[in-house]
Amino acid sequence: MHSPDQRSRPRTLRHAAYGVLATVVGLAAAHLVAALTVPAASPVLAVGSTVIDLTPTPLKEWAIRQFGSADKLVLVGSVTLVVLLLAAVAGIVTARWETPGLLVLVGLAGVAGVLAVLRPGSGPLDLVPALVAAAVGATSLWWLHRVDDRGHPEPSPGGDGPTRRGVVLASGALAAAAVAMGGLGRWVTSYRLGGTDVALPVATDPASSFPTGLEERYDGITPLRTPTGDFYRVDTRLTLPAVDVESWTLTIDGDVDQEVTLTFDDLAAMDTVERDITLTCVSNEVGGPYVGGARWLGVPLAAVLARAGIDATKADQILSTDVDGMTISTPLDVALDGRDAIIAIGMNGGPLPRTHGFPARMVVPGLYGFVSACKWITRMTLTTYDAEQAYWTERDWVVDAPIKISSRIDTPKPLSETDAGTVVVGGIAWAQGVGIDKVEVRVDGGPWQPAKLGPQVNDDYWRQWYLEWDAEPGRHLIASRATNKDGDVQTDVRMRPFPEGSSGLQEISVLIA
Ligand SMILES: Nc1nc2c(c(=O)[nH]1)N[C@H]1C(S)=C(S)[C@@H](COP(=O)(O)O)O[C@H]1N2
Ligand SMILES: [Mo]
Repeated sequence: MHSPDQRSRPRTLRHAAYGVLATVVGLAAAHLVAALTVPAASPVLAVGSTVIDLTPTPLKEWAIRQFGSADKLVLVGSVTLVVLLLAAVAGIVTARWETPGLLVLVGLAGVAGVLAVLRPGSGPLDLVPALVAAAVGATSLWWLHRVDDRGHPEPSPGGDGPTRRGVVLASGALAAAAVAMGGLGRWVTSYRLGGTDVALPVATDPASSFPTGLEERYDGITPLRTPTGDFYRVDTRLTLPAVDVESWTLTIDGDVDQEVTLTFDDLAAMDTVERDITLTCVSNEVGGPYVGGARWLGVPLAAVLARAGIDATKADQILSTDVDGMTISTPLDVALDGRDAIIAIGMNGGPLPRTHGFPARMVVPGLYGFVSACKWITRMTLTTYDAEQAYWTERDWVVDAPIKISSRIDTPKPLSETDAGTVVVGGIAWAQGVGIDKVEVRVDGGPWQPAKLGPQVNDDYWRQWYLEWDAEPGRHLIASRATNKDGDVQTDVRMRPFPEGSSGLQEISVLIA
């Protein structure tokens, strides 16, 4: 004999499962519809992106520190978890009060719909996936409960449990539909993304030949050029934008003589330069991974702006907008002070990958990426900081953010164990715009010893370095510091990335056996 408690537990679980299954079916249908219309309006993505934008800066920094590049996975996972918990509640409620239960699901979808429509650059079409989620989800839940009711019209005390057949068939059919729609959605998305294999021009002004890096001689030192696939990626996006290069354009407007719109072919037909430039993210902690060196192909920013004729007496910022309305600001005077600021269309000999801004992005040596490196760029508006504010400006990051001098120890690894004898301590250092003059290493708080520098690429590029250290057994602390060609030394004053970039020295602990 079951006590009522024991019997109601599996029932509750079953109804919770109905809620979850119905929601998954609804989300899969919505995802498919979104893939066909507006991919970013897929409910989980719409909610996830809004969470990203609303997350306070300290929490965002914490997430980047904790999860690194997996931060987005963790975010989408958390959003999904919360949604499924609420879906389970909807399932349980529906068993008792049908209409209110179904309304919980509709409400969930409604929230996603509202958030999708509120996203920058969205239109009424963005509401469609959420409507589909609501309709399919609620219908599925209603149906599952109908089938379930038929299986066991009355709770039968001591009975042998419900006739499961109908329920199993219905659940199976819905699960199969969810998998099919989800799979189809993925296929449609990858089909719509198409290729990035554009024809690139040969640079009018090519970069000089690239030297062989220290990594060939010393294991563990970061390669002098970062392979495209290993280049760090930082942006606010959950999915990559599907940009069709045929219809893509770049508009220059605002305080200009005349608004100009360029196609990809227009850009590629201009004089192009090839430059080796090291990008750095302001979120990079001292010793962190968000820095990379690549060879960029592009059109000088000044030449692109000259097409429109800029009024520098009025404007003080370039407000760049990407394909979805995300904005990045760049100080106009810095961008035009003669440094190699470019609108890049190529990276390491190929087109820009989607992850790095296909088909075009801005690259400005010496400025952190968040105030310069707008990916998937579609518009540059000449304006003032008073008149308009970019995404991170609204979040209290500084507007003029030069990259700070820094150095990183790549080898040995922190907390690693190495045999006594000659140990190569090595890494990279950067001081974009000025160049690295020297790197020094300190062991156990002793005197600073000069490291040997790797080949010079140019002053906008990082420099590899190494020191052959005569290591004796025991635990040791190793620190590094860089000095630029103006004689400025990397400071030991610790600062967090917010609001203008981290500073301080990296000091690691290693064991010599
Ligand atoms: N459209 C767009 N461009 C963007 C960002 C973004 O979120 N959206 N992130 C910026 C930041 S913070 C950095 S550090 C660089 C990183 O470029 P990468 O991902 O190619 O390394 O891109 C910048 N450009
Ligand atoms: Mo960044």
